[in-house]
Amino acid sequence: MTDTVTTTKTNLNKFEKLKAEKDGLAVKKEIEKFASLGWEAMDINDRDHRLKWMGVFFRPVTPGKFMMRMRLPNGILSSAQLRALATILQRYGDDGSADITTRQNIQLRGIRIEDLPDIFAKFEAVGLTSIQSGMDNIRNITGDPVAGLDADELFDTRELVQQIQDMFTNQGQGNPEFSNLPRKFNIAITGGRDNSVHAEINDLAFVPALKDYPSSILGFNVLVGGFFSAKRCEAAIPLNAWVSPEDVVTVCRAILEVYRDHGLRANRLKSRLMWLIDEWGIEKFRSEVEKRLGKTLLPAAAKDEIDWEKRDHIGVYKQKQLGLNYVGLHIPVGRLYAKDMFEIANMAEVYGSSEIRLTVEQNLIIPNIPDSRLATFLTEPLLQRFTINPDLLTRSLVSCTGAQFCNFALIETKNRALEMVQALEAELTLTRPVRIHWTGCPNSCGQPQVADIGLMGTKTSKNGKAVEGVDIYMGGKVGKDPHLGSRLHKGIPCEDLQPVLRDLLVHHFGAKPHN
Ligand code: SRM
Ligand code: SF4
Repeated sequence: MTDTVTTTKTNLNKFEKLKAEKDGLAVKKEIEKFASLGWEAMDINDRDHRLKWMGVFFRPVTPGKFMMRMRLPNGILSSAQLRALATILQRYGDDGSADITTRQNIQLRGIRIEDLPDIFAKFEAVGLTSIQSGMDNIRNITGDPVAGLDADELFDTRELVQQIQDMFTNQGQGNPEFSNLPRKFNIAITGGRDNSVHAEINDLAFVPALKDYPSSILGFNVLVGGFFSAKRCEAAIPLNAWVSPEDVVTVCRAILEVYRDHGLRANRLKSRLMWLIDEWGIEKFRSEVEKRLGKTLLPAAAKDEIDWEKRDHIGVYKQKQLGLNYVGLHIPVGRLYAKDMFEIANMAEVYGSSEIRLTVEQNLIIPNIPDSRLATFLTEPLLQRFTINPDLLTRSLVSCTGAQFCNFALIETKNRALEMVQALEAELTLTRPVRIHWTGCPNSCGQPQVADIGLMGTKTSKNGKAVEGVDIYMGGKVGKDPHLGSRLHKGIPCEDLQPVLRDLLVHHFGAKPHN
């Protein structure tokens, strides 16, 4: 690291001190010890913070029952991997569940510390890793969910996403070069024409773009600095750089190095990449990246190639491979149980190619189903619950974890979100999907700013009593020409929300009341 980090050490925040005392990745060697000590006897900083470098999250809401966050590059996993995750959850009975996350990923719940050695052995056996998935690390890298299947795709993102993950995790073993960033860091690569991964809300995003000179070559325009936080939300801005696919990993590394060595570390509320870009200006940031690269960056292509509205991939779709189909199943608010995961793994094997894919809308795709097997696949009983044809509000519903497991939450989200759309669907006729996103607090894990209607948990009051409420966001636009929504209403008590949403749906989204 350069001097910048050293010279600012005097005014380091609590987490910087914690990392300086002992790198988060150091706990990798101590898993056996923690397992025999138990969660109550462990060092509290190892338990509550450093274990997150292994993807293990202490949950103050359910002490002793940890959450584990995986890494699933491009949101792809095999049936053997899904089955391994189900086997891990199975032993926890009612405490065990999984969530598909807003970063095409899976989180496991109910995990006991004494089982960690066995769990990591199970991961290793099927090629899974949860390394560096929390705290000041790079999050799961998102890529096009139908990469390699979509006849209209511009670029198959799978290999690049894997290469980037391998670079900063040392092939999933842990990489101390990138285990002490100033803050979390999000990366996305979009390959389809519809920006299926919300490129604009990532710290670093690669968006397909054609460079005309000397001949027409497909590469990527680079966006930087997108992020949501309780304090500030920003869409990513152009770096004014076009990179060829061969250069994506090195450019990514250079940007990570600049952020690691120069990112602001004094105030955690001002540590995401955009704050450094603000301080330096984009020109200086770009030239520091060039210094790390040891060459100049080409200017951005005049336009990117995102020209479609965003797809949700739910339903049956023809693949570019003749005679094959992918089927997107709707998973209500992303929640799965061991039994479901076993069944999905079996279905992917029996009907598909043993592959399963996840979307940032917390849904699931089974690809490579031959035409000849499709009709039988569609009669599988699991498709009654995980349907290919959900009602139009349910279809686009996204929700963060909320109060059931998250101690930042100001409100319960997932169950409430489902009940609310079902109640609204019972009183309205919709003509098109409306994307409703719930998030339990201003951290915005449920991305309310990209939604048609975004609901952010807050505390409010009604008749002099403190009650759970939401701030309402509107105007989020995804896909081509995306932009973030903004707050329209503040502090609506959850118990009064249904008529407010009904009016918004009627007046802004063409919904018709049943009577
Ligand atoms: Fe998040 C912290 C859950 C996507 C912004 N997020 C948390 C923690 C770890 C807080 C905690 O320790 O309890 C939550 C874990 C709760 C739990 O038990 O599940 C949590 N975030 C999630 C997930 C699971 C929401 C979901 O239900 O899908 C998502 C996991 C993604 C993954 O697989 O890695 C998740 N979080 C996001 C996103 C969306 C995205 O990446 O597109 C954001 C906004 C985008 C961004 O980060 O720029 C997001 N999470 C945050 C923040 C605010 C970051 C900041 O700079 O201030 C926090 C708080 C923090 O980091 O201090 C946070
Ligand atoms: Fe927890 Fe808040 Fe993130 Fe929801 S938005 S998962 S409540 S931190």
